[in-house]
Amino acid sequence: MEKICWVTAKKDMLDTDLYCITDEEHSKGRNNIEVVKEMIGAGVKIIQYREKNRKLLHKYNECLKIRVMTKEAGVAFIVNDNIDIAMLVGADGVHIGQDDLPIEKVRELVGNDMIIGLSTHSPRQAEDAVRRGADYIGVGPIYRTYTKKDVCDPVGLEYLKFVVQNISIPYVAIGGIKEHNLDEVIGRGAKCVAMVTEIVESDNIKEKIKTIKNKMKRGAL
Ligand code: 3NM
Repeated sequence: MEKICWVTAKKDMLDTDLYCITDEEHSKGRNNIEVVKEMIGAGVKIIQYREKNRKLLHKYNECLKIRVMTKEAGVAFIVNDNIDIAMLVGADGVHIGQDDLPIEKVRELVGNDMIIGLSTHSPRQAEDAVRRGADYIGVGPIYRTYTKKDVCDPVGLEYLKFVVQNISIPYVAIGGIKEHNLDEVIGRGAKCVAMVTEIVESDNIKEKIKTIKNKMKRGAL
């Protein structure tokens, strides 16, 4: 019985259209807290804290605040890379990459209640992620992106198509996705897209999110 509860809770959290990710470097002088506030205000249901340029203590303190904000708003909160911070602040999940700790070991640390997301860049990695117990996968980069420094060349819409047709767990299309190419991504079957710069670089974050969410809704009809 208990098992059904956490599986359902995780599934609900991942059933969303827009997955927003922070990045202070591209946030036009706004800090991550201000950006997250805008994201929540615009109705985003899942937010990932991703911050590559700050010290651990700074990240921990920001995540503590974001945990309170997201909990109050009923928004799922995922921490990128830092499993320690995710556990300490009681985040809903952690997102890791192919070169991070093995997913089985991360599961041992965080337990079954926490969501584990894994970045994948090929059909083999996607199948491997499912087999090894990921709760969702990132699928990308769909287009070229300069936001993630060490990412591979774009895998394009072909890889997304493979995932749509073959993968049973939730997936999030990511990498270079913007308002102008969103239709193409939705057209290939993506139900959830992750965006970094398209949102955080925007002068009016709330308006941008509303536009994107409306497009997603129309695309899903
Ligand atoms: N992960 P933007 S691409 C964080 O392919 C991240 O796994 C990727 O940023 C992957 O929306 C990426 O600004 C950066 O292109 C996405």
